[in-house]
Amino acid sequence: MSETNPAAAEVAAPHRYTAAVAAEIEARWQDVWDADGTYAAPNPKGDLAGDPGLVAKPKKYVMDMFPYPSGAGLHVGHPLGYIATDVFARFQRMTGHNVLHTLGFDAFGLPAEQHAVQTGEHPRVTTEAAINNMKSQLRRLGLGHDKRRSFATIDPEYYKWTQWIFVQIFNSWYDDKAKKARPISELVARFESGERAVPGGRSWDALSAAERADVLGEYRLAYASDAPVNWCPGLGTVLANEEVTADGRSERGNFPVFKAKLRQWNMRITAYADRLLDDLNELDWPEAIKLQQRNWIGRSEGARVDFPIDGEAITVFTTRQDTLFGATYMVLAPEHPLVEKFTPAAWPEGTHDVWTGGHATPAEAVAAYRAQAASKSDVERQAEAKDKTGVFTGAFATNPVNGEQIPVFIADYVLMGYGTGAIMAVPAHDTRDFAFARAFELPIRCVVEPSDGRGTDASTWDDAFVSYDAKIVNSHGEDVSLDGLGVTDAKARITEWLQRKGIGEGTVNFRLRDWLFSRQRYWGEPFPIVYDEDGIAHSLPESMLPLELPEVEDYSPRTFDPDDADTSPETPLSRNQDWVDVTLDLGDGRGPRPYRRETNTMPNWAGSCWYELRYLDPHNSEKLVDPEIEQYWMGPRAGQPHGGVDLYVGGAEHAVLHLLYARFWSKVLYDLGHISSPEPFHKLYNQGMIQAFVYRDSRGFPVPAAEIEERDGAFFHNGEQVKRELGKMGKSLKNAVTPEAICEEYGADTLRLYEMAMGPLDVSRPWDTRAVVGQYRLLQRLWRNVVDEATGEVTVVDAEPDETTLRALHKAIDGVRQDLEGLRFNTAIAKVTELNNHLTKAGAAVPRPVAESLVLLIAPLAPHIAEELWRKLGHTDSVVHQDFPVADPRYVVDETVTCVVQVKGKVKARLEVSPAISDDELEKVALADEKVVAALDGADIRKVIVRAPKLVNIVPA
Ligand code: ANZ
Repeated sequence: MSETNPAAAEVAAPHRYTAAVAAEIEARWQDVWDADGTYAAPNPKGDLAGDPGLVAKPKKYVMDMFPYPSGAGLHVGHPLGYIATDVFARFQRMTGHNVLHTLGFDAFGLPAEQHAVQTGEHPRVTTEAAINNMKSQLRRLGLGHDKRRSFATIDPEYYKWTQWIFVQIFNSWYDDKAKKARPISELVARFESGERAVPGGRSWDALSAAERADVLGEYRLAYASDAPVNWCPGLGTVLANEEVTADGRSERGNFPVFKAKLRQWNMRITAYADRLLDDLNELDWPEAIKLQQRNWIGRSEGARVDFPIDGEAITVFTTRQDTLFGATYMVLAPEHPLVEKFTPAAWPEGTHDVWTGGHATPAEAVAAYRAQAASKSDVERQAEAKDKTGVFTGAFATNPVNGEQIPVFIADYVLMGYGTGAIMAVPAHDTRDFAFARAFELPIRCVVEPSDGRGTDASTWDDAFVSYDAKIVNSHGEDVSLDGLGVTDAKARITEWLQRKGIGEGTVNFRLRDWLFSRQRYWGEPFPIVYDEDGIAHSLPESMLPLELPEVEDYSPRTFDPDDADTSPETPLSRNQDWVDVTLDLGDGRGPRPYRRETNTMPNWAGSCWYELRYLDPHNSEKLVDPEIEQYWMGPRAGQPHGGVDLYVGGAEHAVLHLLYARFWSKVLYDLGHISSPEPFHKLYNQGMIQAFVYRDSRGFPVPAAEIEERDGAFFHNGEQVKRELGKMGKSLKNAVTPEAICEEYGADTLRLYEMAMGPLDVSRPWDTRAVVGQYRLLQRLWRNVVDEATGEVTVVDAEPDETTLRALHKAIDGVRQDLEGLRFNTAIAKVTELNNHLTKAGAAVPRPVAESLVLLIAPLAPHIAEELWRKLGHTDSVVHQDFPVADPRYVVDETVTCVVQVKGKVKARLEVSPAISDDELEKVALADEKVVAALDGADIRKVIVRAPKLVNIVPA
């Protein structure tokens, strides 16, 4: 039979496994699975439609990072993780687990909104079309999802609960003593009773409603505040730092961008910084991701120190309080609120020219420098390599350890948003301070003894000496000395001294900032917040949720004169008077009143902060999730002290924001008693990327990869030679391959196998369409080992397999089991291939037990062909819920040797053992052997002589 002539092959082998056969099988079984609810995972309460009722099985919750339904649809790179979780979930089902695996859609977002701005088409329409397209693309892959549990974040029944969670967060505060969130009503009760002092010292009764709201705003876990933002009047929107160019203009449109303050919602995630750090330790996550989260949270232990100035003080945050004697000047962030206060009217006598920046007065110098700093992003301001700029404020503060008067500068390398926004500068031992001191001719004093032989005269140094493991020198004052101490001891001593004097204290500082939660967009969740006539924010009662998005005429924000900084954003929702201005009875006893709705929407992260909970109980209209159901799927258990999803697979690009936000929401819901699991995801796994070759013509433009010809290792497009490089897959690079195209040519099972066989799951790999056929051939040989290609009859025989086949089989079973459990799908496929090749080579009809095991082994990877062959082998129930084969250890070892067991010098038994068996193991096996036990007849043993693997000699007492 010729493989190169399909028509001839079809005549000779009408029952061969071909793309057409694959297509027919796959569509047929997908329909059956859907109709039978094969992948429906029962809940403990059995309240989902079609629920078969809970069986007494251990649970396994397997989850993917859900997709954004892009209009472009999926290419073959997208489903890599979805196929992997599907294989794993199928394997878990076959090893006795009740498996929850489904997929929803993260469907709010900018692309649909931008499309709406351009075309006027409602983003819901385009989003739903994209979801439907993706669903059919995914269905074709045969993913075993419980479809009853799928939803999109734009569904009002879903975002009702996103809004509800916002309300819970708004109505709670963080109790630092109990280290948990509590209802805000408890805080109010404490203020009322006097159990807790009201900040400002007045009694709660004496405060107006607005004053009370202000006080509570300082505690709420969701709060509104004036946040500095990048306001671009020309675009009518606020921009992220990344969207602003180095010269302070918008990347898109090149309009001026102004720093403006805007009333925005924030989430007080900083209250959870410690717990977010500590709980990482118990999670089964890649170390690299844990490290990124730790860095993002950025815990620093140090001290706050007051530097007296004009009868007041500037407080600095330092991690090197041991270097206080080396502080020769101070720096405040340009925006620091105390700057004006201490800036004198004129330059002090003898002020150095380089300190003034050429300005006539300190006020002028400060104003000019502030304007310059405002146009830079934090990242630019902190860049190590950048020249240090700044200006003297004209003021001096007192170094509290030695009474020295040191000049106070403003400089942009100090950020307002970190620590206290003020530093003591120790140029001898901090790189940035050193550069600044050299530029401004400031004194540099060595207080940490250099260990590299450069000596303690800092005037001769080329750079700062930075060390945490050295001796402190030049550090003694009237009543404190650090000389001779190591860094750690010096820190402890000076901190104790500062505390005793009441001018400082040890403190922990975090890099983590509160989470800016407002967006000036249309296509997001509306806030469940209204403002009364006094401007006080109220949350909507649950009965008013979901608060649905209004229909609007225009999805774009209002734009202004690009140079008019005195404008502020006008969001698409704010133009809808009927929706914005409402009369409501919030059920708080105040009766119906006029309110104004919040007109920002939530950020795209909101919907993905808690979706793992909704899959559990997606149609519950009373609660976000039933506690018993949540406890069953997510609750803490042995090895998972914080509970969470058993396996969560997605890209490493979500290392920080999504995962941190979701962890934060879980902790709040846990504290408030709504869920039993303080962590959402117990095990996290990052799949690699599928890369693709990009072909570029002489001008550097990508040309369609599908039209490339390869000749002698060179690549041509329309006769012109082109360059090949490895890049991303996608439409813009003209190298996207769709899953449909591969399914069409080979079938979904081949695509699944190919993606899983390409390499270890966590490694990036290049797509190669020409290599896909290898997996197709594997499936053809598998088929041929069970089905006669000419007649379609099953060819297996009811015979005992021979010894070598048994060994090949059980070795494969053993290896595949371990590989599937460990997500090593590529090596699992290699083992199935080896077994299949063994059977092909043997040439004889395959014994039934071997054929059945082989089909079960491949079932998680290639479920359609497995289901078809399983039924052909005479079974009436689905392969999906069969038991995965278990290896017989006798056949797993490579080969065996015969071990002779003697009792009192007489041979009593012969054992087949592994040549690698240890003495200990062999002794155990020998003593447990029936014949040996009989020969000993309960006698005590004096001694056992073992010569593994061949001899055991037992000497009874
Ligand atoms: C004196 C000192 C001496 C410092 C020395 C360092 C080395 P991490 O570890 O990242 O927390 N710092 C404090 N607040 C700052 C701000 N708002 N903007 C820029 N820098 C700031 O860094 C803490 C250190 O960064 C602090 O310790 C402070 O400089 C600086 F030999 O104080 B250090």
